[in-house]
Amino acid sequence: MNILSKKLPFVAFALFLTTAFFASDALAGKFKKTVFAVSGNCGMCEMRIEGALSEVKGVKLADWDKTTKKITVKYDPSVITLASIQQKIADVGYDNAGAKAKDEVYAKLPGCCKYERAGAKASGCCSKEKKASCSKDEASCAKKAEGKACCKKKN
Ligand SMILES: [Cu+2]
Repeated sequence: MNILSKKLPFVAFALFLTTAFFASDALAGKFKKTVFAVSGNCGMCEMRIEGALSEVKGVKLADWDKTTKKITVKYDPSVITLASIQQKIADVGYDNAGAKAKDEVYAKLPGCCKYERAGAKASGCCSKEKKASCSKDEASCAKKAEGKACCKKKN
């Protein structure tokens, strides 16, 4: 009896460790980690992007990096799809690898958060009068329409 009571805490501890180990192992298998591109500029963008996923069922982690413009997401594929995660980010205004934000949502972003949109340049100065000679891409547009004030690259 004396021996058993001495050993019991160790047995219990070993059992706890084993359970914890298997539990975390099962958990790690359940969640999928993925990294994809999300446009954005600043810390406010980060809050909005990560915030879009903060209360979402099946999403364990969302971490956007404003330098790499990439988000790391850990999610449970049996609860939520990657496509719906990407749509949720687009819903708060941010274009990403899987979904594009609606123009009106993008337009409501604060000025500092209006990131460069791949498709948006066509609606800028280049599309008005220089449609034929300017491409959608601002850099090549400026090159082709050199001297035209409207198509000069912004700084
Ligand atoms: Cu921002």
